[in-house]
Amino acid sequence: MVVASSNPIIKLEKVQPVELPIIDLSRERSEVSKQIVKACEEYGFFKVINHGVAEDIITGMEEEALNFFRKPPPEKQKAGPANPYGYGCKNIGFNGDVGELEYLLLHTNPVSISQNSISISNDPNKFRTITTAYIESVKELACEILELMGEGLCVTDASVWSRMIRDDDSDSLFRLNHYPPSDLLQGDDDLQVGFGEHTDPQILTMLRSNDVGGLQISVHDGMWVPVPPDPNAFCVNVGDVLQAMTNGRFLSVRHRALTNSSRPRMSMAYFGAPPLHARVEALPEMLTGNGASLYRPFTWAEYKKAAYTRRLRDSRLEFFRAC
Ligand code: GA4
Repeated sequence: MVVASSNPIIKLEKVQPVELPIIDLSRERSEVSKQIVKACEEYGFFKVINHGVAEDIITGMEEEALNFFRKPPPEKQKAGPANPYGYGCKNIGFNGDVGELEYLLLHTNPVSISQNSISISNDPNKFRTITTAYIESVKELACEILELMGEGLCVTDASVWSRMIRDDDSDSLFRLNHYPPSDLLQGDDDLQVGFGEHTDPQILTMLRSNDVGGLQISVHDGMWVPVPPDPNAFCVNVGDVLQAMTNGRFLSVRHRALTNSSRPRMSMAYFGAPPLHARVEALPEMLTGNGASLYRPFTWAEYKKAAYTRRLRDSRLEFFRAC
């Protein structure tokens, strides 16, 4: 029986895919930092290659994720609900958002990972070891990129953002998303929204996907543009906190993920966040001539609470605009 879905089928529009700026981290440092700043100002998204995250760590993490998603539904439910962390299917957040996906949402705190591992894997120690190694490695990459941003922007304290996500109390998250092909779709041109449009609330997101497309970003004129998959690269995007701390110079861009009719998409996202008590405000160097800040200062706890009381597609940062 085919159950009617409230999630409409979208016909693939013939738009030219966007080739995101490619940042080669093996190039000269000051050159790389300038390229990153330009990408964050123009797209809010870029790809990094020669990123230094070991291939066996990436494939190991992917295998663990697939082992979990292959389990029968009642087994997976034992790791849920994702309230706040664990397995989720279709429901996103707490305010009625739904999508065509299943996922594991984890806090990156080692104690939290250990606890979740027990219900996720038949070999919890293996899951914990691989997940911790992946997170550590991707966190280091995120820190390197954040320091390059600081240098490129010529801010006095170029480690301001890397310190936040290196902090033991950092509220960073890790998400494994699985978008199974949808039976309701008839051909390659039929797509459904897997994860609805949103901006990421944190500082920086590091996304790795298999070779199945689905990611789209909303470019300046509001048009949705597909980003071709690239398993050799990490796709990096600016979050709301970075937009606020650069006083709007870096863009936290809307994006979404679509589900197709034939091939499962899997993505792994690390969301680098400050500690809950951290104060988020524009850096002095980012203020305009008259010293004005676009957003009022807030703590990450305050912002997170506001995010979870609203819908996925809401423009969260708008509620923090300075009068
Ligand atoms: C979007 C980015 C991350 O996936 C996430 C999401 C979170 C969730 O799925 O629980 C949120 C969403 C995300 C933004 C607004 C709130 C919170 C669902 C939702 C409706 C884990 C995150 O940090 O914010």
